[in-house]
Amino acid sequence: MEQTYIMIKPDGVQRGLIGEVVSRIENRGLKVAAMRMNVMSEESAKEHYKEHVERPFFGSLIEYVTSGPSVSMVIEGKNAVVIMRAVNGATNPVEALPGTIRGDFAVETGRNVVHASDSPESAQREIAIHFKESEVTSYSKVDEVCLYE
Ligand code: IDP
Ligand code: MG
Repeated sequence: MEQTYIMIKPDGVQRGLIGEVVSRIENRGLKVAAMRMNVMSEESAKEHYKEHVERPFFGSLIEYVTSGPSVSMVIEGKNAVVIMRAVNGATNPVEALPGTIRGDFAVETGRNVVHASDSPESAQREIAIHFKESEVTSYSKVDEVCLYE
């Protein structure tokens, strides 16, 4: 099973969207393997977004994701990476389709509610930043016999 790293960013937490986001993930048929709320450290945030270090928005991005509590999750399932990128919608909410999290709950790129890893390799890198191995559970769920052929 594939894993992906999901974050409900501080704006999502402040706007009371934790339940909504987790519901969408569970309803889709993906499994929560790890979940934690904390204020992300600046060090973790900079490591997480290091590909964007040269971009003009890097400073404000780090400030934003460390500005308050966020929810970190490891989400598991077949094709979890691609599915979660689709569940979240386009980076810029203006382009995000209705029915996606960003298309339903966001208006601006700098406040786009959620993060999802963009490849299985990024997912493993990001999971290692935010979770210890012992914090990621491994279990089978009863609905898997219905979800997978
Ligand atoms: P992603 O979150 O869909 O993977 P990325 O291009 O990797 O999008 O950008 C990471 C995050 O950086 C975005 O989700 C958004 O919060 C922020 N970001 C990206 N581009 C801009 C911008 O032009 N202005 C402000 N923030 C941005
Ligand atoms: Mg990205």
